[in-house]
Formats: sequence, structure tokens, C-alpha cells
Amino acid sequence: MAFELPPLPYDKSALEPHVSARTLEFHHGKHHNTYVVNLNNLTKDTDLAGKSLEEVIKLAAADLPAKQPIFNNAAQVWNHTFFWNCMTSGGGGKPSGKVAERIASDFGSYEKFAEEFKQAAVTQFGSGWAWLVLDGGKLKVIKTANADLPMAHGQKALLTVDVWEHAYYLDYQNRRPDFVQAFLDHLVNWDFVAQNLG
Ligand code: MN3
Repeated sequence: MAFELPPLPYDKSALEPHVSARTLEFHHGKHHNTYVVNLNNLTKDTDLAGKSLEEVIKLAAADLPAKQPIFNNAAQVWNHTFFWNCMTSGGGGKPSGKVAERIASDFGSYEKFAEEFKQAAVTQFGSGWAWLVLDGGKLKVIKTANADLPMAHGQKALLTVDVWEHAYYLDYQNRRPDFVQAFLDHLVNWDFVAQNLG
């Protein structure tokens, strides 16, 4: 079965004014969809066609650079689906419960986590992603370039923000720090982070 573009988990205008309906229309409807179409074209009639998205990512990651195009498109399909779920209307600010406890114990405070996450997102040179991950039982902030993602490095993704220009340019132009701040203050879906933490 071919890979499919999953629907957004909310209405296109749900994240306004922080992320506009127009941004989601392009980012989900065009960019994310293009990765799905490319992945289907690249895997059609190969032994990867029947595998799960995670299996394709791991198999391609183990066969670079030969499978770089497959890795790039498969990882970007996964990254975007994950990213949509990292946001919710009325989200952001400090988490509560077990996520708050883990952030306090591994970063010192929410404020220190937020500073580190924002720093990673703002300093990712060019296109990429900033992440909160579980690495060897400890929460860490990392950044990845282009399509790269935690599962290719033995880490479990808990939260991500897309810092490719297409994620914010229509709403923030070149002001990536303002987009990342709005993500932290108004959009983070901490319930999803808690689910990922397990
Ligand atoms: Mn994107």
C-alpha cells in the first residue's frame, strides 16, 4: 500500500494567529504532500514499498549515501506528521505532571529547557529541526539538519519544531526567533509530549 498524507489533526485555522491557515495550506498541502508523492515514486516496485514508514527510514539510514533520496523523503514524511501533533490551539507555556518533573530534573527548570530549545532552533544553520529527545533515559535538546531525525541516532523524539524557512516565512519572514518563541509560548502540545514519554 502506498504511503499517504495524513490529515492535519486540527482545522487549518486552528493555530492562528501564531501559524496562519495559509502557512498550513502550503506546508501540509504542498510541502508535506510532495514528500509523500516523492517517497511513493522512489519506492514503487521496490522491496521497500510494502514496509512501514519507520522501517523504510531505518533501512535507508543504514544504506547512505545510496538511499539518501529515500531517506530524505521518508524522514520528512515522518517529521511533518510528528510536527503537526506537536502543536495545538491554546498550547505552549509550562508543562505539568510528569513532563514538568522530567524537564526540571534533566534541565534544572522549564526556563533553562526553553532557552536551550530556542537556542538550538535559532542556531540550526539552514534547514532543519530542533528536538526534545529521550537519549539513554535522559531528556536532551538536539538539532538536526535537513531531514535528519532522532530515530536515525538511537534517540526517541518527544517534541520538534520545523525550522525550514517554509515553516515560518509567510507569517514571520526572516524572524525565526519570533516563530520559535510563539511555538514555545502558544503552540506546544504537552499532552502529546507526555504520550511520547510513555
Ligand atoms: Mn516543513
